[in-house]
Amino acid sequence: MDGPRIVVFDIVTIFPAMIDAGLAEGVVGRARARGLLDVAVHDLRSFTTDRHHVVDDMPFGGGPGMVMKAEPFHLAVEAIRERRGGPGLVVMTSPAGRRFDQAAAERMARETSVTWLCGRYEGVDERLVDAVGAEEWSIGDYVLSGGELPALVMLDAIARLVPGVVGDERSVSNDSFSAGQLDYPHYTRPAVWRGRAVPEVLLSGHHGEIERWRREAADTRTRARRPDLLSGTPGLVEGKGEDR
Ligand code: 9D3
Repeated sequence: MDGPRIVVFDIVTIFPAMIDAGLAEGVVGRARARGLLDVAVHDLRSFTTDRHHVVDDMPFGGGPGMVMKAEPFHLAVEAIRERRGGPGLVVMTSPAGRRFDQAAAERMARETSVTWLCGRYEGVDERLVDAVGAEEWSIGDYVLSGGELPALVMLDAIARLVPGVVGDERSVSNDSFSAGQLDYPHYTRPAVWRGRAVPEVLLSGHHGEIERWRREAADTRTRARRPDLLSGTPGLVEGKGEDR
C-alpha cells in the first residue's frame, strides 16, 4: 500500500456523540489511542452565530422537510482549513453522491486530510458544495437518516489503509490482493461442530491442496453471489471499472 500520509480526519455534524461512539473502539479507536490517526469531531451548532444555534431552514420553492443552511458548514470548513494549514479533501455525504467503494477509499487515503460534512434532513443548500469545493459521496442505494453513519463507514475504510492502523499488515495486503473477488470460507475448532464437519482438505496439512481448494471455493462463491465482480463492472480494483 502507499506510504504514511493521511492521518488527519475532521467530521462536522449536528450529532457529535454519534461519531464519538463510532470512533471509540475497534481498529480505529486503537489507532487514535496510539497516535496514528488524528480525528476531530466538530459540532455544527458551534459554528452558528444566532442565539438559538439554528442550522436548518425552509426550502425555497416549498415542499416537505427542512434544508441545512450553508453558512455554518462554511464557517466550519474555514476553521478546519486554518487549523490544518491546507485545503485537504472535503466530502459532503449525500444520497445523490457517487457510490463510495474500495477504489475511492484508496484514492482518499492518498490525501493529506479528509473532512466530512454530514448532511441531515432533506439535504444541504446546494451552493455550499461549490463554495467549499466539496465532493459528494453516498455509501449505497438505501435510505438512511443522515450522513453520520456514511462518514464513519468511509473513515473506517480509509483508516485501514494507513500503514500501522491494522495490526497485521498481511490482512491489508491480502484484502488488496483478493480485491475483485469474494473471500473463501473460514473454519476454526472444533473439527466437527454439531454434526457439521470441516472440509477434509483443510485438516490434511497439504498446503498446496489447501491453496487450490481456497482459490476454487472463492471462485465458485464469486460466480454464484457476485458475478458483477468478474464482469468488469465498477468494483474493488482501481482502474478496473470505476469511471465517473
Ligand atoms: C427522495 C428524497 N430522498 C433522497 C433519497 C431524501 C433523502 C433521504 C435520506 C434525503 C436525505 C437522506 C439522508 N441520507 C443521507 O444523508 C445520506 C445517505 C443515504 O441515505 N444513503 C446512502 N448514503 C448516504 S450519504 C448521506
